[in-house]
Amino acid sequence: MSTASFANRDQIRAGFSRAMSHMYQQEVPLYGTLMELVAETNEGVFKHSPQVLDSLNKTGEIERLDMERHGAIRVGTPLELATLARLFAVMGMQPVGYYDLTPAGVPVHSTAFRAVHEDSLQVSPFRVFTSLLRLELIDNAALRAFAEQVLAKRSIFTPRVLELIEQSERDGGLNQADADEFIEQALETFRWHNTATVSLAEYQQLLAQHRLIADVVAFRGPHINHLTPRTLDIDTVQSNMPLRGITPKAVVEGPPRRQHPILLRQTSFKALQEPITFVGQGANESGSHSARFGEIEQRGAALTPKGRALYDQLLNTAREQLGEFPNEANAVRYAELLEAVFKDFPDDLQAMRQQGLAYFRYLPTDKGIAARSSELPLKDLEALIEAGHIDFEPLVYEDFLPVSAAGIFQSNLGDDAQSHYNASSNQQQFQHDLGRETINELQLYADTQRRSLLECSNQLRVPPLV
Ligand code: OOG
Ligand code: NI
Repeated sequence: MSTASFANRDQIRAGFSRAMSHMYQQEVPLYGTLMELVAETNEGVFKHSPQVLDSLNKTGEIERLDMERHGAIRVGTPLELATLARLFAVMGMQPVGYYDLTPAGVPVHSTAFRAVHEDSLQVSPFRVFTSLLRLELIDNAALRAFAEQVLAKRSIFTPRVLELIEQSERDGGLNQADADEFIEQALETFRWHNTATVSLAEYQQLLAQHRLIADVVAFRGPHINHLTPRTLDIDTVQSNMPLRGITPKAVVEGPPRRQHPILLRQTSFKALQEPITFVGQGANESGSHSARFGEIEQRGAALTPKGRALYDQLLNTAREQLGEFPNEANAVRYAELLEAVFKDFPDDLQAMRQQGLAYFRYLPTDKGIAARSSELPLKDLEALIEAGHIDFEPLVYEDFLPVSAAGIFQSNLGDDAQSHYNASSNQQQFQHDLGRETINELQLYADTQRRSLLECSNQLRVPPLV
């Protein structure tokens, strides 16, 4: 079979992301409401901040905004994780980053499957935050053995999707008909099931150990637990949520509001309580489970290691000054502390660039292209920027933040779920279970920035700028 007849992996991902969003809107109507609110708020931003629209137009991001979303799942075994990596690879998604959530009392470690090249991200930036349960952290040996045995019995993939994954690996891709079938079959893994694989008593035991353990072990598959649209103004969406009957969590995770957003700000609404039929349940017994929620995110500039170190330091300072976990009662004070502490992070693109705090995409301007190499002394990037021949826009942060992710987990697990684990971070074990290494996200941003500089030097016919 020739490559020409293979469906494009980015298009498969875009199709899968659409199918997933469609399924989740039917399963959780509040997600649809949230999407409407986000779309309206984004329209408002375009009206009132033409410079935001201008910047999105310049980078082309405007085209991906409406389809942009991430989701999250949790799996129970190394085989499930490794097979997911193969499934996501069919759609051009690679495991990027390693997140250890145990310091925050959540017994998982995670990665994010996503596209890695800017051209692919432009077609579909769909990401899936994927967590693997660390069963070794269950201290009750009998319960751990029970959990292992329940997980060993399930298969979270349809037989047909496994065949299609193998076929894609063997042939180097899928034709369009097979790609369509792949999307349909892959979706089954992420579907909600209102029947559990354990009895109510067993479920309650797992729940008592940790809510998250019950969520992973008691069901047939890793139901998608949220899908998150991207907003351009998270504070407005947060304050308008109650008007649509949605109760948001108390604090927005991540950095404070800024003129030039950095990294990622997130907020969510509480998980729904949903009816479940447990094994052996009598006709008049009823059970329920809460796992699925809604979330929104606002994405800003990807930071360099130096910028990220400054972010981590400022976030820690604000949290130390708060002296406790951010919650409803201290939300206002926390916002004020963040605001004050983050004054030390320049809110000016030129300063962020010159101080090496963020990654940028460099773009030749019309003026620069018209001048081409006629102004030979201008060989240096700063001079070309100064002369208006090169423009720059920050690269969007495509990843996640462990402290924020822990806050999202916690708000949905309830405050009673705070456990303490002495476990150390174990990226090596995670990569072993995954069957491959996770990609360093910082390298990806550096590569994209470098490619944009090369493109500038080609277009302006000047020697390489990097
Ligand atoms: C994942 C929580 C993390 C995010 O956006 O940081 C997350 C989960 O609850 O499974 O989705
Ligand atoms: Ni999320």
